[in-house]
Amino acid sequence: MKILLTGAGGQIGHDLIGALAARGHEVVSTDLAPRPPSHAHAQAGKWRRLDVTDAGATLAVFEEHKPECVFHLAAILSASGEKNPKLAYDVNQTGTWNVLEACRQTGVSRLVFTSSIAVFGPPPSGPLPDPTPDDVALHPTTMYGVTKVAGELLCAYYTQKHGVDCRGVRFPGLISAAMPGGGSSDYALFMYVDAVRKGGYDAFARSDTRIPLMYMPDGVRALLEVAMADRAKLTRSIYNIAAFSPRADEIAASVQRVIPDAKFTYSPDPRRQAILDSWPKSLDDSAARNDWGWAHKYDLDGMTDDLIPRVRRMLELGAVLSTH
Ligand code: AKB
Repeated sequence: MKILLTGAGGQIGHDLIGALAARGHEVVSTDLAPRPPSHAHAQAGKWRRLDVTDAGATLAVFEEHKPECVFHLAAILSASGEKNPKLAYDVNQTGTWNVLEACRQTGVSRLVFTSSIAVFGPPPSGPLPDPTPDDVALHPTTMYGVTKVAGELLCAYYTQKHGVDCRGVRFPGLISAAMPGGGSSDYALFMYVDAVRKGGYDAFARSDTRIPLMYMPDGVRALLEVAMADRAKLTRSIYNIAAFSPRADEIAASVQRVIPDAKFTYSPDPRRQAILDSWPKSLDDSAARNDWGWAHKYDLDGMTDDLIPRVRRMLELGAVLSTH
């Protein structure tokens, strides 16, 4: 199948490109940036510069490549989006509109949308239920979350009105040995990175911070599975998916199983802590499990054992990673 990715230069694209190529798909990767050196292993397919906020350029790339399926990954994440809400609106909201319109106008039959736990926020009536189901009132506190809610609704609209089959998942904080891009959940990966390179990490989150997290191989598999799921079995367009929900100090303990001398301290950054506190502590993903057989493979310690050697390799290859 011919598949086009937007935002391919980000953390998800880093792993998804290779997974798609390994399954024999023809991949066209697009991003505002040139192919990052960290994607060198994923030379598979073409790379095209694309700014999704430019409707004409988006349509032209779709007309040139005529993809059958699109994975729409381009987004400004929660922490970066609060620093520049206008940019988050333009990329996440206008960009999603432009991508959906390009799908409609060029006859793309399937769009996979990447939503997030950032669609949730504390309702006025009290805290979010724990675990949080798919269907609760959505009260996001960030521009990223606001635009993801709108994106989810646009996906349902384009499915109903225009026959573009849109489906997708609400991702937990994703962790992998690749550069994350301005998320509030990044403290979790930074605990691994700084434990390896500095012997410890001063986290920007409290020790009792608990949000849903997922290891990237499970995240990539979820995208592939929801993309290929039989439409007749889908009872909704966007699904909660879950893996594990550790406290920050439980992540620390998991890292210390492998690096016993690693030291962790906690200096919460009020801005990012408030975002983390507004998100669910855990997710109810029973609809994804029932409809398309979603099941995570990695728990926290399974991720730790696989991730630490990969982080070591990433650092040996000279990755420059700011963990602030
Ligand atoms: C973020 O922290 O903004 C993202 C997310 C949870 O969607 N990683």
